[in-house]
Amino acid sequence: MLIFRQLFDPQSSTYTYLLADAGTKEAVLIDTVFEQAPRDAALVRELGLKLLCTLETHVHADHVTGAWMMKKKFGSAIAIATDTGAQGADRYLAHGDRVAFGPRYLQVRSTPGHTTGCVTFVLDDETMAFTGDCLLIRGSGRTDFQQGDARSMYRSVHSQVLTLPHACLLYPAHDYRGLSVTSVAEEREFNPRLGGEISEDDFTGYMDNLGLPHPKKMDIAVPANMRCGRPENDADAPDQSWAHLTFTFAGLWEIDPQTLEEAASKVAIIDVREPDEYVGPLGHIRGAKLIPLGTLLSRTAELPRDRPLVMVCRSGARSANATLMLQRSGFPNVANMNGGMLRWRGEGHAVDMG
Ligand SMILES: N[C@@H](CCC(=O)N[C@@H](CS)C(=O)NCC(=O)O)C(=O)O
Ligand SMILES: [Fe+2]
Repeated sequence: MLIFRQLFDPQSSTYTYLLADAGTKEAVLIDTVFEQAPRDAALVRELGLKLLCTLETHVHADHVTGAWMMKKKFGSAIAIATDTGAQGADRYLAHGDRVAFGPRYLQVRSTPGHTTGCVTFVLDDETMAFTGDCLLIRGSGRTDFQQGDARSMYRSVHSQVLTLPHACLLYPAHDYRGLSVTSVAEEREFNPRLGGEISEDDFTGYMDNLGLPHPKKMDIAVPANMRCGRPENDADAPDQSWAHLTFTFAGLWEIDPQTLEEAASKVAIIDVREPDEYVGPLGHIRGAKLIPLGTLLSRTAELPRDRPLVMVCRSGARSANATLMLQRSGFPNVANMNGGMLRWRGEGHAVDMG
């Protein structure tokens, strides 16, 4: 069975795709986003997958790839087309190559036009294809920078994408209107730039007059992606060195009770339960400051800024909410204690009563 997830980065409107074989648990990720690497890593871990490689459909101009971050985390290989000229990949792809995961594979098809190094990944049974910024839903990638070439894009789409079976689902690297998937049949009929009887000259006429501003992050993204997402200074990577933390797919950092016990002198523990629970039968962690969840946002001035914060409650649910609230309020070093006081007590850690 195939495991398939479509993930979205709202800042750049980028889709990342996870494909895995349920039997062997081998997985690949297509077009990861640097800022979403903790999210993607959490999903890979929570589904118990072995990430073999990250794949790029091209050198992106609007966001930095998460390929290097995932390699650091999982040792996954970085794969990108030779024609991109990118440095630092582990595998360079060419037209016709296969990228295997378990008994399944993706076939590489060269589809230049948006950039010279663009590829489309086609699933072995031709039920799905990942078109990058070549064919978008009822649109196409732009062709006005990064060696873009509208004639070349027209030929790529007509020879490599729209020749797939009509029912083949097409998944793009972006959508700016909230659409998620299309099919060969749909795009052949309804794509206003490339479908129906539209000729190569019609298409180039359309593309010459798009008039789009350049992507906001282009000057940062292109050089970073030419290094497969490795920061110039590795220290740019998020620092979670104060304790071993786990990032969850729900979007927050968590610490387990044993790790908190060891790090307790370096952090501020905030207990977000009600006052009667703090003095109740479960007790509280020594030194934990009581700030009930309902009052947290009005009392942020009482939170220390010089130390990481660890949020605690009975089961770990209210404190997860508190962690997300503080993350959104600009506290970078805040983690939730997984399992709350129930787990803390269950694992035999000491509490203060009364
Ligand atoms: N406003 C976006 C622009 C993104 C953009 O230009 N995306 C490229 C793909 S890298 C594209 O082909 N867009 C097609 C379109 O917007 O129709 C940003 O600043 O990032
Ligand atoms: Fe792009």
